[in-house]
Order: sequence, then C-alpha cells, then structure tokens
Amino acid sequence: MATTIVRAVCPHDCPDTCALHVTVQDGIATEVRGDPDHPTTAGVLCTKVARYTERTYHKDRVLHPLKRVGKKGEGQFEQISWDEALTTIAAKLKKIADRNPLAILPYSYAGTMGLVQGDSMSQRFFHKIGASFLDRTICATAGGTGYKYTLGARVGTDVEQTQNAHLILIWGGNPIASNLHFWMRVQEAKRNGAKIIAIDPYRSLTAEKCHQHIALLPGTDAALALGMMHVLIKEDLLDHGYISAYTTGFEQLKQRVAEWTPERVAEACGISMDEVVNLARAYGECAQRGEASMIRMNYGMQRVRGGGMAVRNIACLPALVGAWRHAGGGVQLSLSDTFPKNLTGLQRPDLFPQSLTPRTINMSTIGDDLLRESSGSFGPRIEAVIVYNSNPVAVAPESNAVARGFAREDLFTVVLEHFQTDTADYADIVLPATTQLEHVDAHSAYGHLYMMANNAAIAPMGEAKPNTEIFRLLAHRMSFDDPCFRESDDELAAQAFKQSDARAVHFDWSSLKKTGWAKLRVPDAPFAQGGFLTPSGKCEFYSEQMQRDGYDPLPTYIPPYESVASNPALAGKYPLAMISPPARNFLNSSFVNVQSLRDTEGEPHVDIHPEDAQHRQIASGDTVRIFNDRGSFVALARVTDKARRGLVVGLSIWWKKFASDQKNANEVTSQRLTDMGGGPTFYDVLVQVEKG
Ligand SMILES: Nc1nc2c(c(=O)[nH]1)N[C@H]1C(S)=C(S)[C@@H](COP(=O)(O)OP(=O)(O)OC[C@H]3O[C@@H](n4cnc5c(=O)[nH]c(N)nc54)[C@H](O)[C@@H]3O)O[C@H]1N2
Ligand SMILES: Nc1nc2c(c(=O)[nH]1)N[C@H]1C(S)=C(S)[C@@H](COP(=O)(O)OP(=O)(O)OC[C@H]3O[C@@H](n4cnc5c(=O)[nH]c(N)nc54)[C@H](O)[C@@H]3O)O[C@H]1N2
Ligand code: SF4
Ligand SMILES: [Mo]
Repeated sequence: MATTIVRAVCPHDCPDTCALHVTVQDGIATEVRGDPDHPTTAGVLCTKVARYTERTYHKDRVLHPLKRVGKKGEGQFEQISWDEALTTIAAKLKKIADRNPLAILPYSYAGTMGLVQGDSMSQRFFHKIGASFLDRTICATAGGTGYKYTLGARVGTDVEQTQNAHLILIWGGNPIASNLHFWMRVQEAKRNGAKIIAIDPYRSLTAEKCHQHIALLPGTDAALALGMMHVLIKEDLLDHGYISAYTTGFEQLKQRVAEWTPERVAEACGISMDEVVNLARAYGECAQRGEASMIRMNYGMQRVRGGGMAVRNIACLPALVGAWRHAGGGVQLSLSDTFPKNLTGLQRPDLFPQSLTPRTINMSTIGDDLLRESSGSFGPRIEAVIVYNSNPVAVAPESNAVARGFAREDLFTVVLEHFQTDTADYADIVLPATTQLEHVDAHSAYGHLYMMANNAAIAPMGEAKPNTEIFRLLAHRMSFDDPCFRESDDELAAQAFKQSDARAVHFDWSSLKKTGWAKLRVPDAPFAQGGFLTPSGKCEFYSEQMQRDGYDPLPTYIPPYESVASNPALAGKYPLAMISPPARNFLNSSFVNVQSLRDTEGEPHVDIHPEDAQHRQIASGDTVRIFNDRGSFVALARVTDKARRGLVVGLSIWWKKFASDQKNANEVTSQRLTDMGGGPTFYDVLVQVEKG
C-alpha cells in the first residue's frame, strides 16, 4: 500500500490557518492531522477539521453540474454535462453583459481563505466582464476600519508572543471555539502566572475558564474603553514617554474622556463601577510593573452600530500605557496587513473596462439589493449572481429579504459549491467545486505570521473542479483571450506575495510547497518604537482622517440601534437583546451538514437567563419562538445564567433546512450597517421570545 503525507493548509475562515498533514493511501485521504512542527498549529486541530475527510467524502457532495428542475428554493435538480452548464452560463452572461455588465454580480466570501481559490481567476473574470464590484463587508470591515484609523493597518501582537503576557484581555472573542491555538498560548501564559479577563455579554466556553468575566451589554464596548481611559489618565497609570514620542492628540483625548466617569460608563454598559475601575487599574498597573499586557480583540464587539468606534477606542489603550514596548504586549485584532499580498497581480483590476463607471454592492445588504429596481442612484437591477465560497441565504442578515431576492424568477443564479446548501437550492445551475484536499493554494493568515502552501492531496472527486478552473473555462467560453486567463494554479500561487517587500524576500513557491510554511520577517514587537502606519506615523488618539471622513475625530460612544437604553419604544415590544455567535462545531455555516458535528451541537437552541425565562413560563427544553418585526425562528430553550439578564444567545450558523421551521437566527437580524466600513449589525438586535 502506498502511503504518503501531503502538506496542506486549513482553508477555513479562522485566524489559526493550521498547517496540515494529510495521510493519503492509494489515492484516498485517510486522515488529516495538525503539523506537529508548525509553531502555532503544534500538532493540534479543532474538532471540525480533524474530521475533514468526513466532509470531503460526504455522501452528499455535489459531484456533477446540476440544473434546477423545480421552483427556486425547493432544491430539485438534475445532472447535466459540464459542456451544457458552461454553454448555458456563458450565453446568459453574454446576453446580460451586452446590455449592461453591471447587472452581473459575483457573491463570494471566505468558504476558502486561499489566495488562489478565493479570489484570483474569479476576480480577473469579473473585472474583464465589467461586473459590479462586491464590497466584502460581512465579517470584519467595521472593526478593520476603526483599527486602521487608530494604528494605520491590521498589524498587531504576534500570537507566538502571547505566553509572555502577564495580563490578557479576551475582548469580544471566544477563542476556545474560534481561535483555539491562541487559547493554547493563553494557557501557557496562565501557567506563567498571567491573569486572564473575558469581556463578553455571554459566559462563553472561554469566559467560563477565565479568572474574571465582565458581562457588559452588547454594543457598549466603546463606553467601557472610554471609562478605562478615564481612570488611566485620572490615576496617571500612563507611559508619558511613549505617549509623547509615538502618539498624537493626547490633550484632546484627555478632555474627551474626562466626561466618561466610571459611573456613567457602568450605567451604559450595565456593569458595576468597580468593574470599570478595577479593569483599568489591572491594565495600567501591569504596565507600571514593566510587564506585557495583551488585548485579544475579536470580532464579536464590532457587529453592532458603533462597532468601528468600539474597536478604535480599544486600539488606543496600549499606547496610553506603553504596552507596545514589550513582545507579547499590545493588541491583536487581525494580522492580515502584515502580509505583503500581491492582490493586484492575482486579481488584475486593470482588466475592468475603462468605458464603465464601476458600481459596488455591499454584500451585507444583498437582500434589499436583489429586490431593488433599476434607478439613477442604484444603477441597473441585478440580473445575474454568481455565488462561490459563500452561503448567503443562511449567513446574510434579514434572511427573509435575502430569500425573497434569490427567489426572483428573473434572476439568473449560479452557485459553485461542495454541497446543496440553502443558497444552492435557489440556483439555476450548481457547479461542483473541489475541496482543499483536491486543489492547490497559497495562504496568508490573520492570526499568525506564516506564508503557507497547500498541495493537492487527492484527485478531484467526481466531476468537481477548482474555482480557478471553472472561471478559466468560462473565460474561454466568453472568448477572453488575455494570457492571464490561461495561468495555472501554481503560476497564480507563485504570485501570491510580493518578493520586493522585505517581509517576504524569501518567498519562493516551489520551496514553500515542500516546506509547507515560512514565517514573515518582522520584529517580535511591531510598534515598540512607534512606526504606526497612520498618516502621522503615530497612534492617532485624534484622527484628522476621521474628521475628513465625517466622523468624530476622537474616541466616542455610539449606542446600538436596538437596545433598551437607545430605543425604549422598540424595547417595549421586543425587550431582549439577541446575539448569534459561532457554535464551536460549525464554521459559519460550513460543517452543519456533517452528522457527527451536528450531533454534538444538538438542535438549534437559544440560551436565556432564568429570570427572563420565568416571566415567560419557559423551561429548559421547551420550543420557543424568537421574533421581531423582521421575522421569527424557533429553537429549543436552554435556561441558563450563561446569558446575562436581558440577553438571548443563539449559537450559529445553522442551515435553515435542518431546522424544524426551515429558518435560522438571521430571520431576526437587520440589514442596517455599522458606523464605519459598511459592516453588518448581526448582534444589534432586539427580540421577544415566547413559548411555542
Ligand atoms: N468554531 C468556529 N470558529 C470560528 C467560526 C465559527 O463559525 N466557528 N467563525 C470564524 C469567523 S468567520 C470569525 S469572524 C471568527 C468569529 O469569532 P470571534 O471573533 O470570536 O467573534 P464572535 O464569535 O462573533 O463573538 C465572540 C464572542 O463575542 C461575544 N459578543 C457578542 N457581542 C458582543 C459585544 O457587543 N461585546 C463584546 N465584548 N462581546 C460580544 C459573543 O458572546 C462571543 O462569545 O471566528 C472564526 N472561527
Ligand atoms: N447570525 C449570524 N450571521 C453571521 C455571523 C454571525 O455570527 N451570526 N457571522 C458572519 C461572519 S463573521 C461571516 S465571516 C459570514 C460567513 O459566511 P460565508 O463566508 O458564506 O461562510 P460559510 O457559511 O461557511 O459558507 C462558505 C461556503 O463556501 C463553500 N466553499 C468552501 N470552500 C469552497 C471552494 O473551494 N469553492 C467553492 N466554490 N465553495 C467553497 C462551503 O461549502 C460553504 O457552503 O457569516 C456571517 N453571518
Ligand atoms: S478551523 Fe481553525 S483551528 Fe480548526 S483546523 Fe482550521 S485553522 Fe485550525
Ligand atoms: Mo467572519
């Protein structure tokens, strides 16, 4: 029996981007393990990807092109040939493009994070057509924008330094579920004596294991950060040397935060004054002792109206106390801008026709936008959507609108998928895509600093093809003759990083394929001597750019659209805040159809506080209806004080078709956008819950 170990990479939207070893016996992948030598993976995988072969060889894989024979949404399809599929798609797209190419929309996100299978050939294809641009906002743009205003780029504390921190704030993240390899380092820090504090409205798996848990109301993090700054300044727990050398606007900040007394902050956040003051003291005193403190912000806190500002405020904290001076000190939200990615080379925006004025559609408002008629301000009605690496009918907000949009009889929809997802049910044509074990890719990461190579471990299953190959074939059918449409996946991967950049001078695709990974050349403490990537080169407490863009140039608090304090009239009808963060055994909506993982999660459920449950005569195990003006879904109640009073938590993202009512938490979420970055407000939702 021929057994080989193939070096691969976990493709999922997870900060950890693990290095994998795939065991292949006679052409079959039998096991996927974590690379023991890769410093952050350290031989460990999460429950989901440890079962990657179960997903790849799943009996429900889409292995042939399909065309719809039933109504949109019903999921009735029959097999067709690749030739018929490509001919139909090319003819339809040509016809639309002849009238107005902007009526064509690609819809993709992070089903794979690969630089090749994510967006390379596909982007070239849509640029060449002159299709609408998609603003890929659904996850992280609010926080990313707030972070960049303050620090200049998504650069931060190296996860490999975590164990050197003496205080770690886990802020709006649940790393046991969503950032496991950071959590492993937190355990090491804990063994070295570090104190770990979780800031999260919900007692998540992670919050439960921290020394302290501050359960603030959703969407109030910006106020907590203002309160911390107030105390740090008032009690002079500051690094004056760092502030004067490497920051701007300290005097204005001082004036601003004077208003944010612990009393006012405690009231806004729904926590005690002591919690505010003691958190600030723990943070400031750690720095005064000359020890590293690390803030691991994650994306939980930015899925609300003021999400951009919340991240901006928190990003100000390390500079005030000089935490950046230490390796393991500072803040990490995402490290993605540390990578010198060659997106222009991969995606070729220059192919876009010069005669056209581009139009951009925000992926977080896909429901409304699919339903919109042509108009001067909107442009042409969307006539065709090509979905790949995403499952919008399950994951996009205000699902009822999204499903109505995809149900339009006059919309031509193509879905490239592994499985017959909720979205694929609405397709006119479904095309079978390969999984990570079947194709080549190059990866960056957003939670570590390694360039990574994924080799194909097995041949494509059935008639599946890589995304790149599908767009290559479509380009050929559309008579796009630019040589860039003939580049192979290896040729694309070889362009993934800019070797002209000092961080990646050692990048060489053929070597990377053999070694699997190579670390970027960057210092251990990114801003020990300043060097922020803002216009001033400093950490900007005061941001002129924000003022120019119409924002408050100083940290402030923007309350949620929907909360008891900010919208009492709405709260009269819908008094409970709802959040729907990731379930541990799913990855967004991926893996929901893997039986063993779904069995571990059980049925869709919501956690509700005992007092809120009692008022409604709800007991654990009851079926409840969660609803607001946008819609409703049913779930099983779990009565638990893990959810603070006034909060319900529905771990997500379920496929609608696995729920008894064919709905999920996105029935009640809204399409309103964040203060910055055009992000979705998944956790800015008021609902009522009733037995039922
Ligand atoms: N197992 C698993 N891992 C995943 C994913 C998955 O679906 N499953 N998804 C991946 C993706 S795409 C992403 S973006 C990340 C997301 O993972 P994280 O960045 O960790 O963010 P969320 O899961 O959105 O929320 C994490 C925590 O934030 C809390 N939270 C909600 N609202 C607020 C708030 O207003 N303030 C504060 N302080 N906390 C709040 C939630 O209760 C939750 O415990 O994880 C990635 N990893
Ligand atoms: N209520 C609620 N909604 C949320 C969130 C939440 O916390 N609560 N989180 C939001 C966040 S943070 C995110 S990032 C989004 C995630 O939304 P998406 O990026 O849409 O993520 P998935 O739901 O995992 O869907 C990815 C799809 O891509 C497919 N896929 C994977 N690899 C490939 C490939 O190589 N080729 C092709 N063609 N397809 C592939 C998978 O089979 C899967 O169906 O959801 C958002 N929606
Ligand atoms: S999902 Fe995250 S933790 Fe799991 S294998 Fe992939 S990168 Fe690693
Ligand atoms: Mo995400």
